[in-house]
Amino acid sequence: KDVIPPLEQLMVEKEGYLQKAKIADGGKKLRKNWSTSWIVLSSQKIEFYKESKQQALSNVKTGHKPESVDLHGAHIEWTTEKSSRKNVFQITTVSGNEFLLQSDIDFIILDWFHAIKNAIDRLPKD
Ligand code: I3P
Repeated sequence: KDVIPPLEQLMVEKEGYLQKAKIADGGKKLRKNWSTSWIVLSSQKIEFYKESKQQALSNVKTGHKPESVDLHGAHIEWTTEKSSRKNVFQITTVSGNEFLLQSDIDFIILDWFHAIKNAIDRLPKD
């Protein structure tokens, strides 16, 4: 049987498009490859969809899953060293996955940074 999670875990806090590059998986460095991603933040996780929101919604039927990032114990920090682009921050998960997120538009990336930081700070660290 499916377990029904509490509502607060399902509630979307923020969603939108950002530039995303995954640069490590389980501590192993990956070749950087920027792409546009539809990003959905809820209280405990971020989901990255490769496709548009419309496409993501229609893929629900086909069982196509987004990449899901557990925010418990995650770190978020601005970085000027990991990219030549402006407005880049990095999320590092407990499992050693590293993601860069970027937008050319200052207020958009600032809003995202604070929303994700707040979500992380509200969670227990382990
Ligand atoms: C990378 C690509 C990335 C760039 C990265 C390059 O080349 O141009 O956009 O990162 O720079 O290596 P390739 O497509 O051949 O893998 P930024 O746009 O974030 O600077 P880097 O190696 O200095 O990280």
